[in-house]
Amino acid sequence: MIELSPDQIARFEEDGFLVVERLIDERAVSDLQVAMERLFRGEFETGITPDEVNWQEAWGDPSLTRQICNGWKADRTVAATVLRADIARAVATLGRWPGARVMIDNILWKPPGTRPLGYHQDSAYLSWYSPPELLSCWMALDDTSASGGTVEFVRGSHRWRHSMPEGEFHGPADYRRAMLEAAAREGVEPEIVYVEVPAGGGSFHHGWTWHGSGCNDSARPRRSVVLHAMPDGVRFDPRHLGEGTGRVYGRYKRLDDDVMDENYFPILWREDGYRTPGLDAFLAG
Ligand SMILES: O=C(O)CCC(=O)C(=O)O
Repeated sequence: MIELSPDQIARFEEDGFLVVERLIDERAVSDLQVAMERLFRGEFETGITPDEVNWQEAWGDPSLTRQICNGWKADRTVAATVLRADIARAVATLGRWPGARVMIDNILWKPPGTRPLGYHQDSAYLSWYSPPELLSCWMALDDTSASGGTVEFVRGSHRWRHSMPEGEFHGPADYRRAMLEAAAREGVEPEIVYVEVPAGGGSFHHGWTWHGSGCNDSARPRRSVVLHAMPDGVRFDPRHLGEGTGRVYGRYKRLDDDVMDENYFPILWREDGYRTPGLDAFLAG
């Protein structure tokens, strides 16, 4: 169970991120490592293909970070961590939200020698729902280090002006370029903080915090699972379904209203005790 202290909450508000030594236990770490192998081999336990499959053993570019989005729908081991109520409660607390629901998860595997992930602000891609708020929990499945290409955040950058989406996410030549240009617009020298934690540790970050990660120059893989969560009460914004990640997730808009269907965006925790019915049955298989 994750319990955040008032000091941790204050640090998150000040910095736009919070590094935590332990989020998931050793058993979950090793189960998730095995699940990740299954997913990148194309074995989808539930029969549901994840929404974004950017890398598979059969055809993936070996120089790139392996990525799948919404692995939780395909694999119950991933779901058991991504759908945890206590992580969602921590996210809602940091966001000052009454509840939290899944926007998507992100399964990332950066083998030794692979290329960076470009700096970005997550919320720049989220005009398809309203309000476009996001808060994420990044969980490491390996001990992480700066030279191993761990995720890095710019302190206080959640208060910078909002930038437009730009640049490549997968393997850009200069992974910090967009962030450095934004820092120049702000007139500040960016302070970069690397998330260096043992396997099972990780971080929370605000949707407008600039972040990315460098090459993995270490001899170890860098694997992580990310919960990207939004406030429980968000609705589709039909004016912007064709923008950002709405190009993928706009397909879940119902024909006759803007309600976000809990089958696709389940509510994980709400202060009144509500949690999407069906989650426990789904997790039990
Ligand atoms: O794991 C990384 O290097 C980047 C992750 C990321 O972009 C995110 O969690 O929003």
